[in-house]
Amino acid sequence: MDDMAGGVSVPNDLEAFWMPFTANRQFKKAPRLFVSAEGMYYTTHDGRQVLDGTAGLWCVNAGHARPKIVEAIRHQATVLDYAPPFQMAHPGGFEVASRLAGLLPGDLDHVFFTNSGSESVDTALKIALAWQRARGEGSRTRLIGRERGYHGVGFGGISVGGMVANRKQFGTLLGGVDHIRHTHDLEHQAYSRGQPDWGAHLADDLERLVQLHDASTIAAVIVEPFAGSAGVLLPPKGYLEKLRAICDRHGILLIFDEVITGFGRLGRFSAAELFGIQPDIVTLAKGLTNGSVPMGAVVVRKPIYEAFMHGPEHLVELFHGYTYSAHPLACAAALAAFETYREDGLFTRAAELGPYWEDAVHSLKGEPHIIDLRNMGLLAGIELEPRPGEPARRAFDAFLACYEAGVLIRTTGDIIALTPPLIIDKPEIDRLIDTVRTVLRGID
Ligand code: PXG
Repeated sequence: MDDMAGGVSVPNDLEAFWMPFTANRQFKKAPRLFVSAEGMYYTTHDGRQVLDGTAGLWCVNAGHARPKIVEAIRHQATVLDYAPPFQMAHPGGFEVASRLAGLLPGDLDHVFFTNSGSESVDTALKIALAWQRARGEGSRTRLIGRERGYHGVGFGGISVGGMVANRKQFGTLLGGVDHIRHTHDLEHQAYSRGQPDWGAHLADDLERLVQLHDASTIAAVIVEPFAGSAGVLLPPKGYLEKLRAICDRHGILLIFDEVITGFGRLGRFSAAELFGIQPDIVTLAKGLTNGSVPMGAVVVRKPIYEAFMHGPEHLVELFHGYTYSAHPLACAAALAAFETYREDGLFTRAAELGPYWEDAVHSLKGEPHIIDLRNMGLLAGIELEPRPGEPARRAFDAFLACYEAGVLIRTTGDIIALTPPLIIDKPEIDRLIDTVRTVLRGID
């Protein structure tokens, strides 16, 4: 790989980089490198155009290299490259926080900045524990997650998360964590369009844990409004409402991990808004800067913030933060991303394109290997029957074949997830779906 391809030099040694969530040996034998991107397309190191069916990793919601975002980052780097976020600040952080407070429902109006979804999750869990203590409920130390949940890769996130592969290599994780059962059930839900009708009662599993542990030991429950990384598992109708009611009944905080569901994926700014449910804490990242600069945020309801604002005013109220919280470049990128989203109407575009997308996705019914299709907003899960004795192999083969055919998809286990930038048009939807169709017909 020491040649020049398309005028772009490529690295000649792939060994040193231990790649994240990647089959390193397979990759390094047949590398797939992107060297540039614009709009809906990546360009590969060998000069091919690849249609982005995954918005990068669920983050580039407005498409790649949007001029306002590019210019804002460039400009910010020349004006203020860095400012310490502890006991100092710069204007950008306050502006982004105010915008987020305005975009999220109800009194979700105080924002703590991080640099990723994983950090947002760990921050949210820490705030939940500290808040219970601040209000005199210090016995509430237990955190509840959900099977098949994904909340990033920090120790907090993998502890409340419920994806076996992400947990099993890492010892005993956080103590005092339990999980409600997941909501996926093909027998009752296969080929649902939008939210499945069946499964609201699965929220009652939280009541079971309350009976087991007692509410006085439980600080918070964290769920993704729909489970993304586990393969697009959509919430049954009425399920999230039930979770909210059970949390209210027992003084348990409800945390929505909106790292994927935020920023228009479902046709509204947030899942909280779409479903009309008021979580106590929301975690964000990814689309916050359109994926351009790492940034995450945790947004809490006003009473949570206020519970910390006691005691001598010169003392730090929450002993938590990151060197790069509210980084100037990230703030500039976020403000420009908000503007781009607004100009293009992208928070509602998934709702407008939704019916076309839904029909396109479900047109795959009956194609080889498919055992379920599910969709909402601009996302889809295509579940394949695993090859006997070779879990995840069939979907991985589909991923490689799609890439060869010029389309980027994402797979988890034997599930394909499609989550294109929200600027996708109808011919591109057709191309994405038709490529998957052709590929599935061509693999074992
Ligand atoms: N919460 C949720 C709901 C996520 O989806 C994170 C937290 C962690 O974010 P960071 O920025 O720390 O990676 C995520 C991340 C996939 C995939 O293909 C999804 C994520 C990351 C990598 C791959 O499903 N989501």
